Amino acid sequence: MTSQRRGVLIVFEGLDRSGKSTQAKRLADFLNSQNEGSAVLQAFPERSEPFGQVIDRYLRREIDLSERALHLAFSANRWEKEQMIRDKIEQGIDVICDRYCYSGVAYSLAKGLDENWVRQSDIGLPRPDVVLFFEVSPEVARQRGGFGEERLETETIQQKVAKKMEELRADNWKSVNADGSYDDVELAVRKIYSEIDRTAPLTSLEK
Ligand code: Z5A
Ligand code: MG
Repeated sequence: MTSQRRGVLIVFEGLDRSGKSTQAKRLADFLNSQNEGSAVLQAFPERSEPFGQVIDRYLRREIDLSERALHLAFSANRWEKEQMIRDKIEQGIDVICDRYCYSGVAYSLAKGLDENWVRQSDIGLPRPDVVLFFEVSPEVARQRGGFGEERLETETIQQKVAKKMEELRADNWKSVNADGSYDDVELAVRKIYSEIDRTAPLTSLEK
């Protein structure tokens, strides 16, 4: 078997309305236009999976869940996709995640859950090669469409999440100024992508 370079795991994180979904799709489309099939886009929550359907019903206010049950559902939803992510990366395909465990941790910490407890359920998931941290000013986010339609999209929760997200920053995080135009942000994302080191093996999330 010939050895091939592995794919990379790129995660888009940041606050609501910062343009994560827009830019995650733009990056996937760009990479696939260069080389068809070289990237897959994976959004979390992945609402088509069993746990994702529970989350979707919660977010649309159809059902209630306790904070801990909701946290575990978000985490289980990532585990529903874990093998797919590892397989793609081994096959040399880049996996672009629109949100990941950092949203899970930041939202649950913002609601007051215990940090050690909150982190447990994601331990062992693939660790991203890079986390693009989308920073958008509140005034700009407010002007963008769709804010406030689902649960958790309140200004109070968002402020707390912003603070927690800031605290989660680690060495594999890169800030992206998300106030710019669609094209400016896309260029910033592509630059970070082009600098990813894919020689080291993929690792897993640790405590
Ligand atoms: N959640 C959680 O609690 N725990 C977890 O583990 C996970 C998630 C994974 C649903 O997530 C909720 O789940 C979310 C976090 C929680 N709670 N809240 N609130 P979601 O990912 O499904 O949420 P969403 O509906 O995709 O919204 P979003 O992610 O907040 O938005 P975004 O992806 O960052 O932005 P966008 O959809 O790309 O853009 C928003 C709008 O702005 C849209 O009209 C764009 O056309 C516009 N836009 C984007 N970029 C620009 C620029 N550059 N200029 C002008 N306009 C722009
Ligand atoms: Mg989104």
